[in-house]
Amino acid sequence: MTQVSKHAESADTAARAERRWGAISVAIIAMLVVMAAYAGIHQAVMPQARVETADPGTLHIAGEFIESNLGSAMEPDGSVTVRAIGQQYSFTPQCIVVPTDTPVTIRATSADALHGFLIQGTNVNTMLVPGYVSAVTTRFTKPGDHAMPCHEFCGAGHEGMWGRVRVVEKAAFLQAAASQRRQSCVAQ
Ligand SMILES: [Cu+2]
Repeated sequence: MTQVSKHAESADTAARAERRWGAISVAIIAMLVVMAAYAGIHQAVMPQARVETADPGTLHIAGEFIESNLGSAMEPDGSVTVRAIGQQYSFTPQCIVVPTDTPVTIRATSADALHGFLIQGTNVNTMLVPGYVSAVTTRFTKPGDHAMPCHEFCGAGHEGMWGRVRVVEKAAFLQAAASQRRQSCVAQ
């Protein structure tokens, strides 16, 4: 083989490899476009099955999030529902009390801007979006206090927006629940 034909052959091999990789790249891009289009259209035509709304303008006047309904409540099935709101720049209740070894559903919303809702040391981490109810179900195993900071920047006072979650023994919670319909640990 002459030097020239050898050179032509390797150029040919390189060109074939380039074309192959070109084709693969185009295929990947086409697949991503199809996936994005499918996800977008699917989401538009089939919205989430459960979207709960709450009018931020009337939270304090009527409905689930009026002040007397906030806090932790026993449900007939033995679970606990916590209702809370976030507003610039605090949570209500400021201290949430929950029992150990019980399914706890937190239902919360925002009265104004977008806030974050995170319970440190647990996997509870959601956003409070004005107009919508965020619901998270969890279970606490050990008594103790957890910090509950707002972790979505919500304005000038954002860094001062903290709450607490106090996990108490189930027996103590049940005892207190017997005399109070809604519990919190504010001012304790
Ligand atoms: Cu906030």
